[in-house]
Amino acid sequence: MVQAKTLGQFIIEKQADFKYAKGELSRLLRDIGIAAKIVNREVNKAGLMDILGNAAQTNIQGERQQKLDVYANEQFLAALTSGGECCMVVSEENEEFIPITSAVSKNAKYIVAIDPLDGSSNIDVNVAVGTIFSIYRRVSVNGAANLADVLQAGNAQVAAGYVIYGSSTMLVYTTGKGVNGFTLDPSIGEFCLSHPDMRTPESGVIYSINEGNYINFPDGVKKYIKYCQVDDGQSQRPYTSRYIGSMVADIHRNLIKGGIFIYPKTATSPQGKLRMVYECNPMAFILEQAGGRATDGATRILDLAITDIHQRSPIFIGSKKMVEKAEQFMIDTAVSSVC
Ligand code: AHM
Ligand code: MG
Repeated sequence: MVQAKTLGQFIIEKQADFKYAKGELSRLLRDIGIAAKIVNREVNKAGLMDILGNAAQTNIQGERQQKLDVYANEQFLAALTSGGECCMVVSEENEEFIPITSAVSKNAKYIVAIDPLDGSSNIDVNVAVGTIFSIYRRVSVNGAANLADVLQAGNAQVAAGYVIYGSSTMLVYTTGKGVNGFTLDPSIGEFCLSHPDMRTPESGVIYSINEGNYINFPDGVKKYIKYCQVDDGQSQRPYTSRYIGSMVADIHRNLIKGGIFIYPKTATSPQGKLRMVYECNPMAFILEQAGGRATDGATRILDLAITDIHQRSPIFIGSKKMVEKAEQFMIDTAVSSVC
C-alpha cells in the first residue's frame, strides 16, 4: 500500500524551494494546519453544541454563546501567537491589526492576514465554509511590526492558502511554486496530499455571482451575465449558474471544474464586498498559481495598492479565458458610455 504524504512531510520536502530562510515558513504553515484541524473539529459538531448564532447572545446562565467565527479567530490567533514565527496578525474579526510582541515572537519575520471562518452565515445550515490566509514577510527591520508591514500589495505574498470545511476538509496552499491540496484523513488526523499541482482549466462552463443583486450591477457585469445565458453550442453556452455564498467553496469548485466567480461593485457597495487583504489577495495568488486570473474588472488584484487593512475590492476570478471575457464586457461598456 502506498503511504499518503502528510502536509508536514510535504512542507519539509518543499522547504528547499523557499526563497528565504528555511524552517520558519514551514513552521508557520504547520501552525496554521494545526489550528485548522481544531476549527474543523468544532465545525463538524456545530449542530450538537451551543456554538451557533450570534456571539452577542447570552445563554441561560448569562454566559456568552461561542459563535464559531469568534472561536475560529481565537484558535488561529492562539496558534500564531504561540508558534513564534508570526509578528503580526490581521483578522477579519479584529478592527485593528494585532502585533505579537511576546519573547518567542520578537524576531519573527512573517505577517499573517486571515479570514478565520469565511461564509460563516452558512454554518447554521450545514453548508461549506472556509478559512483563508495570506502570509507576507515583514518589511520593517526593528521593533514591533507596524502598519506598513501589512499594507503590502498582494504580489508581495510569500504564501497563501485556504481550508474548506466541506464534504471533506481540505487545505490548499501555494508558496508561489504551484498549488497543492491536502485532504484531512480523520482516521489519522492528518492532512494528506490528495491534489498535487492543481491547475484550473483555461475555460469552463460555471459562472458564480449573487444574481439577486442584478439590478445594482454595473452594465458590463449585466451584459456578461446575459452572454453566459445565451444558447450557443460551440462555446458550451448557456453556462451553469452555481453560487453557494461561501467564497472559498465557490472558488474551490470553480478552480477544479473551470469557471468564473464575480463579486462586483454594486450601486449599494461601490467598493465591492470582499476584502483585499484576507480574501481577494490570497485567493488571487492561489488562482494565478493554478493558471487562472484575478482582476477587479480592469487591474490585476495582486497589483492593487493597499491603503487599509479592511479595504474592499470588486473581484473577477477564475479560469483565465472567462475572466478575460468578463473584463472585455467591462471595458466595452465603459467605452460605450463615454462615447
Ligand atoms: P464573510 O467574510 O462575512 O463571511 O463574507 C464573505 C462572504 C463570502 O464568502 C461570499 O462570497 C460572500 O460573502 C457572499 O456574499 P452575498 O451574501 O452578498 O452574496
Ligand atoms: Mg470573509
